[in-house]
Order: sequence, then structure tokens, then C-alpha cells
Amino acid sequence: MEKYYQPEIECASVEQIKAWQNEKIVKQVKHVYENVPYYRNLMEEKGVTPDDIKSVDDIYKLPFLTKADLRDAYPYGLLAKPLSDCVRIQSTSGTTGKRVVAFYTQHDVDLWEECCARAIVAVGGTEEDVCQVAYGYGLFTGGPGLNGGSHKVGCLTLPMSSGNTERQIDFMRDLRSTILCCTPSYAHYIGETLHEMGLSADDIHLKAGIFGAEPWTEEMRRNIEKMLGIKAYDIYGLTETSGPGVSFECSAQSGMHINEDHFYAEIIDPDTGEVLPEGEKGELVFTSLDKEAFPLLRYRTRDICILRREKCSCGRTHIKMCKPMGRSDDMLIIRGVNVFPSQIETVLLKEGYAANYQIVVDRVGSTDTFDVYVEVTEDQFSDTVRELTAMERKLADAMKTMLGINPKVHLVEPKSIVRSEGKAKRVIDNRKLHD
Ligand code: DLL
Repeated sequence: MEKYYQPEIECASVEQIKAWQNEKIVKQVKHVYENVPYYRNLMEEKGVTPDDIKSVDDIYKLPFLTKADLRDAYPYGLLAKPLSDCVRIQSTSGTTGKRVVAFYTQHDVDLWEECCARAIVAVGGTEEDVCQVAYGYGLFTGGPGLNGGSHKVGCLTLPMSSGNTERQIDFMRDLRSTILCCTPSYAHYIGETLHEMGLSADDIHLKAGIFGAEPWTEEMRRNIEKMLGIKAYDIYGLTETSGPGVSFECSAQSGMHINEDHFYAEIIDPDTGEVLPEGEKGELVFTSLDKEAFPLLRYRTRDICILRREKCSCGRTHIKMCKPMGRSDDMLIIRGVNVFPSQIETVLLKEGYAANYQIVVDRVGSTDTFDVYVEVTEDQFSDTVRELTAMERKLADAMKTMLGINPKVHLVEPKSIVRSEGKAKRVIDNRKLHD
């Protein structure tokens, strides 16, 4: 029997969801216009006033917000409440450029944690469960978000944070954890470590995993499910919109329901900004509908995705997004061909390799070089050069079929590619085409 954290919201009719959205958007736009001069200026430049926004159907009239705007306005420029009303700050990892900081009132924290609670109940979580949160804690939203959601559901919460993998496994066994929350690459690493410790899925009690914060493939899902003996579910979110829980997977494991009572989603053409019809692939744009401190209108996520509203076997009615295919700025253009790291991952797992790989791109003269380093498992490891060369060639051919261009594949020794405890770094682009 499917369980819901807030059935009256999660299974509401589409008309009801639309009615909530229409009511909330009017208030949210007014709130932003009156309290955020930065966005008011953008609206004025576009000649839009709050009176023009009577329902979500008018959203297209509003200007977009981009990551560049968030950096411009750092740290307080998009704050819509006095700091004295705020109780929390979280931040992006800020690997490129300035960090983005997001502010929360208590209402915002509650709303966020409720979204995470919905995700936990959707994977079967109840107060009987022990929920091991192995996302990083601190400024990163993964740990605090799932921790809050787990409390709301009433699970016994194990706030492990990431790292110290053997200890994760010891606790997991001793305290009989049933739900694991972490990045998919860390789940994979935990699975590898479990097996290295001479243990198997039979020695742990996990039943489900809630994995997100980075792109991962269906092949990776099956691998993790097998290694840990669980069902693995996806969860999506970003710091700017609060953190994990903007959308989450249900028992159908076929796309993530967006919490539409809090977030309005659009898909746009990333080049023209034009709104695309449902079912088309483009850039995901979110409007928060009831955040107080850090409300974002038409925020361009740069994540490439497809939205579909379909009857779901779980009974939830909220629109679904597919697994993001990676950020538009993660997409590599190598010798003029678009390459997503997830395509490489698909090929590797299909060909029987583990998801331990790194892509290195460089430019020599005017030609791009494209190297893929792939770790072999102990079983695959061979002493003969001939055998390794044949394996490399076979893998390169499979990648050529998938991508249309030929990488140079290098098989490397087991354990030589650094493992990730958070978001995996799959790509090293040395071409310095952009900053
Ligand atoms: O990664 C929030 C989060 C924490 C989500 C824990 C899920 C679980 P940021 O660090 O701001 O926030 O990064 C947000 O990560 O724009 C996507 O590009 C990517 N991302 C997040 N979830 C997924 C996912 C958190 N399930 C950025 N699949 C987003 C693919 C994801 N990419």
C-alpha cells in the first residue's frame, strides 16, 4: 500500500494544484516586487508589474533570474525578508566563481523539510525506520535537508554526514539502518567497501536509498541496487530553491514528482528563452511559490530535462521530471559533438565495468583530445598487454557508437581513480575555453 506524507496535497486533483499555484503566484510576485529591488528593476526593464500576473499562465511575462544575477546580488541582494526574520543560511559548493548563499525563515525551513519528508515516505519510510544520512552536513543542503525530513517522518535519524566509509558500514550494521541517503557515487563507494570488507547485502538491513545531487544513470541505479540489496530512488533539488526535495521519486521509479504546491516548473529553449510544450527537452526553470526569505522567480537551473504529467501508479498527481541529463554547462562539446558524462557511464556499466571513470579533455593545436580513464575490477585485471588493448578497443568502439566520436580509452588499475564521498568529479577539461 502506497503511503504519503501529505496525501491531500500529493494526490490533489490537477485543478486543485493549479488553483493553489494561481493563488500563491499572485502573492509571491507582489512579495518579491515590494521587497527585492534587484528583481523589481528587472521587472521594470521588461515593463511588467505585479498586476500583470493573475495566474501561473502569466508567468512567461516575468524576467528570468540566472546564476549570474545571484552572484551579482551576493550576499543580500535577493533577500526578501529582514535578516532578523531569517534562521538559516545554506550555500552552494562554489567551485566556479562566487558562492551563492540562500536564506531561510523558519517557515522556509519547515516547507523544505516537508518536501524531504514526502520523499522519505515515498520510498516506504515510517517511524519504524532508521534513516542514515550520509550526505555532507554544513553549508551543503543534502545533510540538513534529509535530516529535517527524517525527523518530520519520525524515523530514527543517524546524522553520519559523508566520509569514513568503514564506520558508515559498522553503524549501518550495528544500528540496523533501513534507509540510506547520500549521493549515488557515494552509495556506489559504500557498496564497494562493503564487499571489500568481506560482507554482502545480506549482512545489512537497508531496504531503500534516496540518492541525488548529481546525475546518475539507470545502469548505475541497477548496480547500486544489486550491491546494497535495496531499491534506489532519485531525489532532486538545488540550493537556490531550498535544497533536496524539489522533486522525488515514488514506487514507480520512473521520474520525480515535482512538489508543485511549492515550485512551478517550466521547460525553456536555453538559446531563445521560449517556453517549450510538455514532453520537450530543454532547460528547467523554477519559480518558488511560497518561500519567504529567498523567493526566486523563473530561476534558470541550467539542468536539461523533460516534464511529463501522466497518471502515476503511485497515485500522486504532481507533474514528473525525468532524470536531469546533466547541466547545460556540464555538457562537453568535443570536436563539435555534444557529450554528456552520463552517456559514458551508460556504456561502461553496459559493458560490465564499474562506474569509476574520469574524462579528460584537452586541446592540442586546434584539435580536441578526448581521453577516458576507466578502472578495471580485480576480476577484469589482466597481465597481458594484448588482452588489455583488446578490451580498450572494444570499449572505445562502444563509446563511438553511443557518441559519434572516438575517445582514447585507458584501462587503469583497480582503486586508482579517486572515490567520491559527495558529488563525483567526472570531467577534467583542460581546454580553458571559458572561466
Ligand atoms: O545538490 C541539492 C541536493 C542535495 C539534491 C541532496 C539532492 C540530494 P546544489 O549543490 O546546489 O544542491 O546542486 C544543485 O545538482 O542544479 C543539478 O545540476 C544537480 N542535481 C541535484 N540533484 C540531482 C539529481 C544539491 N537527482 C545541482 N540528478 C542541480 C541529477 C542533480 N542532477
